[in-house]
Amino acid sequence: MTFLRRTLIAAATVAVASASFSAFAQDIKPRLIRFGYGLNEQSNQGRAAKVFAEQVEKASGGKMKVRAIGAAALGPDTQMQQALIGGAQEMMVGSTATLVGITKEMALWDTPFLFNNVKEADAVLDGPIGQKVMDKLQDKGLVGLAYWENGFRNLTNSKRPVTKLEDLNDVKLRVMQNNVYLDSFKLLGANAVPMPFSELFSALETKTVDGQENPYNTILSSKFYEVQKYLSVTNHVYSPWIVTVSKKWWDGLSKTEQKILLDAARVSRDFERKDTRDEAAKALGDLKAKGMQINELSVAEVNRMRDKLTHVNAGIATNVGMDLWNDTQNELTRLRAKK
Ligand code: TK8
Repeated sequence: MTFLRRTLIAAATVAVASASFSAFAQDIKPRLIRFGYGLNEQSNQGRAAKVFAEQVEKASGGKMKVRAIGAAALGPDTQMQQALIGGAQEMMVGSTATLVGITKEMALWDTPFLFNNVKEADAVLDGPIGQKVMDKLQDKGLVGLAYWENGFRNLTNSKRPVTKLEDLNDVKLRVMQNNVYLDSFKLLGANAVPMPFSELFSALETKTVDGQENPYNTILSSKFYEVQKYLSVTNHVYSPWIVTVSKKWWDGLSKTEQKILLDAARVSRDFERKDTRDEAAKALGDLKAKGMQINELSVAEVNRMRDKLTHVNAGIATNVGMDLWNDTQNELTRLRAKK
């Protein structure tokens, strides 16, 4: 390596490491960033979006302004994704599940019962496998920055407690717009209906659908307890959110600006995971106090569910690619052997 090249690399490293606006002010332009999300401002998603906005403003010396826009005011996940790809919107956070139509590898995270706990989820999502899946977005006009936690999903409905698979038979259940979810709940016997999240509350209220599945946090923040009587603890899948950027817009940013966004996505991720977990830990009590009737499934019933759902695995493996599927299984085996 030549001296000049080494010096250039060293200089670049310093520039990136100290993304301070005073020394590198010329690298940061005034920017307005519309950061869309689907839940309301009082949700874990809304609180973390605020942290993201504050971080970006602070690190850019107030030059980069983030307007966090919640409650799907910029449209549901799928619409915002298209706006990012086209360059009409800069950033968003939403479910990885709604990205599967764009990047098929994202279906990996829809695998039922993939992770046993959040430690496994963090290790895989923040490790090389999570990065590999995230990088696939770039071919499609999106840049992924960080995975946030949506969480383990649980069933609610207005008909009856689900204590066994058969209880789902006549339940019209809203699922995310994604074939793995659709197939999974059909396999379990429910009448699965894909629908954007933004339409869900009123669909539950008018009984267009009887039930839905989401983490405790969302059941609370979206006030589903007002229109759903029964919550059945299934933890059937761990669902990540992902912070994404329009690649069209990203490619026009300086390295310093990109670094500010990446750092802020990670800082807000760490805040968000802790906040979400703290909230989830007391959510069952809160939901009970709001009048929900909560039941756990017996181990035998969860196992029946697990067995049925393994039938979607082969399809997911084919879609995401056998290498990625096997790498993930091996990584999980390694993580489980470690402790
Ligand atoms: C929010 C959604 C939501 C997801 C769903 O836009 O659709 O049920 O869990 O978090 O992405």
